Amino acid sequence: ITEKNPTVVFVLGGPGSGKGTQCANIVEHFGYTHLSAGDLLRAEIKSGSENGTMIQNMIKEGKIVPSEVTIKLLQRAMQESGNDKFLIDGFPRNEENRAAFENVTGIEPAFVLFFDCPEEEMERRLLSRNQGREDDNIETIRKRFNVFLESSLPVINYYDGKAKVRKIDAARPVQDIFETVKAIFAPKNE
Ligand code: UP5
Ligand code: MG
Repeated sequence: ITEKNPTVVFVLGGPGSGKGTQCANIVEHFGYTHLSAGDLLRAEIKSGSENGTMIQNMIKEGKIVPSEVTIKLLQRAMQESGNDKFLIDGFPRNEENRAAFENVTGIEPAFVLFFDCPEEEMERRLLSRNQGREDDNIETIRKRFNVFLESSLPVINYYDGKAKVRKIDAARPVQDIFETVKAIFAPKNE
């Protein structure tokens, strides 16, 4: 039996830092499958699943959905993709997410992209997104910022301790950021 050993890159950064936008570009150029944990959870709400109401309430409050729910959705999406290279966007969001994913899947990320952006800029972006997301109101945005600082930054620091974090200045135009991102993914000359 051969163990499949997929390549996983975690794509992290505060709410509105541009994770989804940059992932779309990476997919086009480097053949990864983009899995946004938030998108998977929102799809689960729409599907009318038994967890839907619980997920919807947590997202409205900017809270982190229990790991087992999110990990199941990620695992299913990985299996269904047929690919072996994944951008996991917006997960893990806390230490428990991180440890549970590692324990359940046995996967460690190749590296972690960290889109670093000031709150004022992220707030501007979220308030002008206008895609009908129930969490894009100033009250929920403030809660999302707090959860990011308290729970998600420690995960980034954990991976930084393992020299896995590629920190990117995300307060620039989309194309400039992508130039930096490309240099990280491009095969290096030996
Ligand atoms: N934009 C993007 N880049 C720009 C740039 N360089 N300059 C100017 N504008 C830029 O971008 C946001 C907006 O900014 C867009 O309008 C874009 O055009 C513009 P986007 O690429 O969407 O940023 P992103 O970082 O993906 O923002 P998002 O709001 O998706 O981040 P969140 O982390 O808040 O949302 P996510 O969907 O990951 O999670 C939502 C909620 O789900 C969480 O709060 C939580 O409740 C729940 N959740 C879990 O519980 N567990 C999980 O594992 C994941 C989510
Ligand atoms: Mg997103």
